[in-house]
Amino acid sequence: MTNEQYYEMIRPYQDALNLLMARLEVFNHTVYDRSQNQPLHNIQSRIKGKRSIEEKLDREGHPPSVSCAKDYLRDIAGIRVICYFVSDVELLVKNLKSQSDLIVIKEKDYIRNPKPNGYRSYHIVLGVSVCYLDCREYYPVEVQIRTLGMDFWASMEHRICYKQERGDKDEVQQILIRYAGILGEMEEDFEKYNDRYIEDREET
Ligand code: 0O2
Repeated sequence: MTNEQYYEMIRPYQDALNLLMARLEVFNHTVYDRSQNQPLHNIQSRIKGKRSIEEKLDREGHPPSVSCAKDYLRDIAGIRVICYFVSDVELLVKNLKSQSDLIVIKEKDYIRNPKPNGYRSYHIVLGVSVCYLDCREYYPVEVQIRTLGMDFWASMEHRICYKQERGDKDEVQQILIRYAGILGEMEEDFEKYNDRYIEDREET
């Protein structure tokens, strides 16, 4: 894949990403009434780099061509949404799935079903419709939705363990599983206190 081919290929993915980012911003400032805080802590986005695309295709046994990238990769455009609470994640997922012009291509709920290593996150690949002068096409955008605690854990795990060979891997994995549990408990408590505060405020 030449640089020119790469930049040509990613253009509609960038358009799809921008459209979805705008939806998420709207969701963030309209979902709760003004007296409540916004549900999303932050939103990050990226277009997969040329080398990263080629390496992933190679790992999966495909030639590093534009057509293989389009056919086999669903994460060329990626968004990561960091929420405060699990209920915010659920609300956002429900909202995205209810939008009639978005197609759910693939969905993995690692919050209800955490990975054995402790990883928790909600992954959804959405087909976003991009309209041009003479055509309209759907492009996949991978959205990872997680809480602050899940993001902290996943970022650390990615840094010290994910896809790494290391002599003390068993020890590190045990520690990661333990901290995933602790973070989950912390989040449940924080959410409980937040709900209690909102209920008290609504009663007064
Ligand atoms: P990287 O280094 O982040 O780019 P896919 O690869 O998406 O086509 P699959 O199997 O459906 O295939 O992927 P899944 O399980 O939905 O995971 C996709 C992405 O989620 C990964 O991308 C990671 O970013 C993240 N992820 C999944 N499992 C873990 C985990 O155990 N720990 C951490 N820290 N992140 C995880 P990549 O391309 O594998 O990696």
